[in-house]
Amino acid sequence: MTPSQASRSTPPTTSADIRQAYLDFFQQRGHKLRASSSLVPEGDPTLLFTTAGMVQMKDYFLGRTKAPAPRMTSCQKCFRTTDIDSVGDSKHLTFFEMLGNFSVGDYFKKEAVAWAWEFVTDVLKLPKERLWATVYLDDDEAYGYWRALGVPEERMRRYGESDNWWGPPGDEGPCGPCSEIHYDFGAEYGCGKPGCGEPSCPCGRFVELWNLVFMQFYQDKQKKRTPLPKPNIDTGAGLERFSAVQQGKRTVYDTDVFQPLLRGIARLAGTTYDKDESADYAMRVVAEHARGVTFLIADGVTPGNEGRGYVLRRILRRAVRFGKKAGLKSPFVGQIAQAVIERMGKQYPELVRQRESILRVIGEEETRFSETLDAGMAILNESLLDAGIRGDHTLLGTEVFRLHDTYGFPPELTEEIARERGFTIDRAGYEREMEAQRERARASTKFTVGERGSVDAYQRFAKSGLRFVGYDTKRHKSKVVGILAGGAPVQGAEKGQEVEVVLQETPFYAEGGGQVGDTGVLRGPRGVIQVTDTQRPLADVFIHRGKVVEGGVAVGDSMDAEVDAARRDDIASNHTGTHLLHAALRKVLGPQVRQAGSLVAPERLRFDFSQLVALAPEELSQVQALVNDKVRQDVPVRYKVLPYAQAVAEGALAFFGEKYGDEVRVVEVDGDADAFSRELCGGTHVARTGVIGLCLVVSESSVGSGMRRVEALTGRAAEAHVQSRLGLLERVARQLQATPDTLDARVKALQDELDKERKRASALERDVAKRAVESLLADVRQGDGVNVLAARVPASTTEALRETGDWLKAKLKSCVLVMGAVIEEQPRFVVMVTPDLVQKGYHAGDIVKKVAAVAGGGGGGRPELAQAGGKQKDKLDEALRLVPQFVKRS
Ligand code: ALA
Repeated sequence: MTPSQASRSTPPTTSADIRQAYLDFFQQRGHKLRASSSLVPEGDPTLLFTTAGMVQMKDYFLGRTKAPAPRMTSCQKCFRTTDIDSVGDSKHLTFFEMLGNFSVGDYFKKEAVAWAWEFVTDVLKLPKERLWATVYLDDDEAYGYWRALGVPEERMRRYGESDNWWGPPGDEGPCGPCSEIHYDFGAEYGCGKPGCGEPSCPCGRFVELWNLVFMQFYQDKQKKRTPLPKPNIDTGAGLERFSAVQQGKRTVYDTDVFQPLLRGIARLAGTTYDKDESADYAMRVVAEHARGVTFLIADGVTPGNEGRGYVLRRILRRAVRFGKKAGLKSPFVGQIAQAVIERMGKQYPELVRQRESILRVIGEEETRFSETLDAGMAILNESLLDAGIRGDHTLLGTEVFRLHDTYGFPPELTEEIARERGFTIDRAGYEREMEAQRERARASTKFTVGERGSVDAYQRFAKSGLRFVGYDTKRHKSKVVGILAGGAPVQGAEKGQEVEVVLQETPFYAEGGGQVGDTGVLRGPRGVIQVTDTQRPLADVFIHRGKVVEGGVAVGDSMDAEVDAARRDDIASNHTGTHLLHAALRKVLGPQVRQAGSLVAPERLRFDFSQLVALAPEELSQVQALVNDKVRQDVPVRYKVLPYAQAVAEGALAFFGEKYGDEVRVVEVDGDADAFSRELCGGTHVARTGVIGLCLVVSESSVGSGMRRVEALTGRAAEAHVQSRLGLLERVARQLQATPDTLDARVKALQDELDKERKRASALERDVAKRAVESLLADVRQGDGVNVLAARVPASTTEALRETGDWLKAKLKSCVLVMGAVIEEQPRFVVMVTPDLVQKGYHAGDIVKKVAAVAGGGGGGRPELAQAGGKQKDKLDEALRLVPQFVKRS
């Protein structure tokens, strides 16, 4: 009997069984099983997260890529941000699993409807009288299919766009009318208001179980719809909701998906779930967000201040705050994440693979935030009090900003807390503060203080149609349209003056996209300007910074602008090298690798990317080998200018949060549709990869949580590096009287020799020490009728002092030993008394106290062993001399 036949007789109830039954059911109907894709959509910057099973199918529906099979099924990890603030009530989720079946131009409405009905009634065995079906207004076809399966008219509804039209996800993409199956928990759970008798009532009596989308259109940013190449099917059913109805529960939090987590949280908080609604609410927030956080980090998201990183930070911090409300003590999120990994790691092995990183990232972020949470809450309470006294129930934007900037409170968190107390926040004021901060940051990184005022001065050039012509040339003649000196516009400048020159057209690349600005010379009829940097203070304004080194310059002059070509070539080599490295990292480590920042300079390149653990040496050499393969193949680097949507659809890597214009430049290395690397990039590149010569990765390190940095050299710099390393090798070899080839063996031989010598030296030292000890034996005196030995020992540590004592004790059998030494400039004493003398009443602790007192110190210890230190090292000998007086029975 197959598992699914088994499920025919007994309906699946656990979430794991339901998931399996669904995937089996559709595989038996010719669907190819697709693994869940990452929560971070691959090469799709139109979406922050994967929000539905269809996200990985988008290109198939659009006819851009051939689907691996016309029928597919999956259980997809999804994350939606819309309801974050509602999580905690009994319904909402950020992270959930979506079961889906897809047809790419294969079957359509009839089969989709029939199979959905068969699954819910025959496999899940849900009572038919609790099931409702809805269709889009005029979709008589779908309506007819439901009716033919026996759904009575009274449990069917036609709804408009807000209910029965799905998509596109994001600003644009595929969409279509849909048809849904709803489950009725029963009138006793309804609100009883007029209209409560049907699925559109939001009161919770009904739950939407399954959405069947008849994907037929592409909707662009302007909301214009065009038919897709073929009609498709995209369905989505929430696993958590299926679990609730199968387990006879009212909410997803009462199912096996959340109950074990909630019980664990309650145990940690020393309480039980289901006792007090406000504590339950807090525990649900913790459980839901901890689950979301675990999955996000496993897919390479790390806490940050924008985009995905910000969402992660926001829910993690929200979990910490609610955890505190529930009585949990930080750090606790990691423990819940552990439970999530235990429970879900089988289905999602990335959780197990990334366990260490998940726990580390959570630990760091939670610790940081929980340290400022209390202080921030105190400030917030005060501010709310002030707002109350002011009589306006709005928290000032400056305060929301301060809470964010100093105490790490995401504004949404502040807003939520304020709302709980009946206040709102001044969001616009907060945004203004944020913008001012960004402006300050920009000003301080891009401009020196004296030039800050000049941002306005640049504005005048913004509409002058300035143009960068440097992709094709490094030399170009153009007119000076403006000159700034000391940040202010001037008509001309003379030799010795620092200036900023604006040209109508320029071959100089202005710093951007990680690539540094060009340097070079501007030669005009009156003089020469040495350009040391090119910047872009505004989108289309290029500023040549430099000094007039000969004669002068005036507005209107025609200048021959010449970029330092060798430097630019080095930069181009590093820029293409960066793209190759990025592509190779993704190939070796996986597509979750995302660029987080880069620096492309003439001497080197630096590439930061999301990656939780350090690269193994083999991975690093694999990456480097892949890059150099492409270099040796001398493949072409081409660029084309495309509409943004098309570029992304063709798989160009773009970065969420970056601003791109409508038209973008796409740089491709090796090929077209199947290019080795394809990125949106405005930088300058080599024409063929062979120019790079060699790419050497010289370091790999961590830069903050979840981020790694690779530094590499290409071209001349790589050659110079190899040269200098080879030189070093030669020098070292010569010093060791070897050649580079025999250096290995030579170093090994020297090490062996050193080991041997070390052993010999230590044998000699022991020998000397033993002799010294033996000579000390001659100093044994009788005092108070017992053997007393007081001696200065040449020891440099207290351990050595004690060791000598042990030796002497072994020789003398019965004695009182007092040893002194100057250790780290201070007198130290160790006193030992053999057991027979301890029995007679001698006490090492008492003796050491008196001895040390002579040298200005104190100490104590057990009867058989005691140690002490003093302050005056010149009193050491005197103290030892007086020992016989101190040896008394106590
Ligand atoms: N894509 C559809 C949804 O998310 C199935 O509801």
